[in-house]
Amino acid sequence: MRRLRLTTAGESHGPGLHATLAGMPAGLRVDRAELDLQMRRRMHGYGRGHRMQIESDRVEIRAGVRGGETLGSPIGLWIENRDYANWRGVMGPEALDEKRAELRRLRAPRPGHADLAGGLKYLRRDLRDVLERASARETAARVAAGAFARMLLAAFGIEIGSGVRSLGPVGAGAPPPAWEDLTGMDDASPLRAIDPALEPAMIALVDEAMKSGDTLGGAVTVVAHHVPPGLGSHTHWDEKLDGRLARAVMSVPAVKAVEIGDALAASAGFGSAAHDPIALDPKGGFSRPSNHAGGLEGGVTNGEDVVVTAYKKPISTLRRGLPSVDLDTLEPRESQYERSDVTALPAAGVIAEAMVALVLADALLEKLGGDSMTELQAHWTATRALQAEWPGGRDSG
Ligand code: EPS
Repeated sequence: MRRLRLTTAGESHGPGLHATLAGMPAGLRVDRAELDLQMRRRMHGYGRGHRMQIESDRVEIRAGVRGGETLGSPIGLWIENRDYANWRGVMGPEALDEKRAELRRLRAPRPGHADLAGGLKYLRRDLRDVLERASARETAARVAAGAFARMLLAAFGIEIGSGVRSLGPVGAGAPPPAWEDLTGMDDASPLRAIDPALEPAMIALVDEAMKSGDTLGGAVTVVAHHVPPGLGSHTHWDEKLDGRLARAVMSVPAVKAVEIGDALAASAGFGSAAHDPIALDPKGGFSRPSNHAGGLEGGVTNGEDVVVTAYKKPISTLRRGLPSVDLDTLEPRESQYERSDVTALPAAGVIAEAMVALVLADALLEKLGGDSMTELQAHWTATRALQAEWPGGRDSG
C-alpha cells in the first residue's frame, strides 16, 4: 500500500493478535458498532470449527484514537485469544512445558498448508512454529484494521459488501453479482450465499464433507459501491488498482485466484461481448449498461462498482489426512489433523472485504492527499467539481 501501512502480529494459539494501521488521517470518527459488526461477521458461517465458540474477537483500541476520533498517529489494535488459556506453556513467550509442547508437536506436514515450505525456510523442526502464524486466525487482525478503512470510505459514501458465489461445484460458473444482489441477500444466513436458492445444496455438501473428513472451497465476490472515478492509475504497473486489489485479496489464506468483473467468462468470448459500451446519460455524466470490467479500466476506477472475486481452494487441513511424510522417521504417514474448519467461505468474504477496503482507502488517500479529514473533504469537493466540469460531466451535487 502507498499511503497506509498495516502490520499484524500474533500466533493462532498465542496470547492474542495485534494490528498496527499507520497512515490514517486525523479526525475520523470511530464507529465502534461498525468495528464490532465486522468482527462478528468474520466469526459467522456454517462449516466453521469449534474455535469460534471459544473466542469473542473483541477489539481493544490501544493507540491512535482519542475521545472517539483518530489522531493521525498509528492505530494500535489488540484482540485477545481466549483459547490461549489452554495453550499456556506451549505457545507463550515463557519457557515451554516440554511434555505438553511435545504432545502438540506437528511432524507430518499437511499438503497445501505452509507447514513443509515454512519449516524448510525457517529451519523449524516443530512445524507448529509455522502453522501457528500461517493460521487464518491472523485474519481477525486484518478485519479489525479493515473496519477503520471502511469508516474512512463510508465518510465519502463508499460501501462494501460480499457474498458466497459458489461452494464446491454448487453455483460454480454463476455470473458475478451486482450491488443490489448483495444488499438483497441475508447476511446472517448460514453460508451467506448470494443466491439463496443454492444455500440448501451448499449446506448438504458441507454436511457431506464434514462426515467424510473432507473440506471445501469456492468463490466469494466483493462489491464496492459508489466508488468515485480516478482511483489508481494507468501510468505505472504498480499503481494499477486491479493489480493492487489482486495482491491484497490473493493474500487471504487459501485464495489461489482473483478475478475482476467477469474476467473468466470474458476470456472465453469475443471482445464485442466483453466490453461495456459508453453512452451519455441524459441526467449528466456517462452511463454504462453493463459492468464486465468490474469498475476498473486501465487499472483506474471508472465510477462503476468495483467487483472482485476470490477463488478459495478447499482448506488444507483434512480430518481424514492426506499422504505425507513423518519428519522424525522419514516414513510415509498421513498428514496430522489439527482442529480446523470444513469451509470458511462466508468468513473469507468478510476478510476479502477488509482487504478491498484497505486498498480502496489507500487509493482514496493517495488521490485526495492531506493529513486530516478536513483536508480530505475539501479536496474531495474540489475534485468532484473539476470532474463535473469535464466534457459530459455530471453535477456531483
Ligand atoms: C481461525 C482459527 C483457527 C481455525 C481456522 C481459522 O482456530 P483453531 O486452529 O484453534 O481451530 O479455526 O484456521 C484454519 C482453518 C487454518 O487452516 O489455519 C480463525 O480465527 O479464523
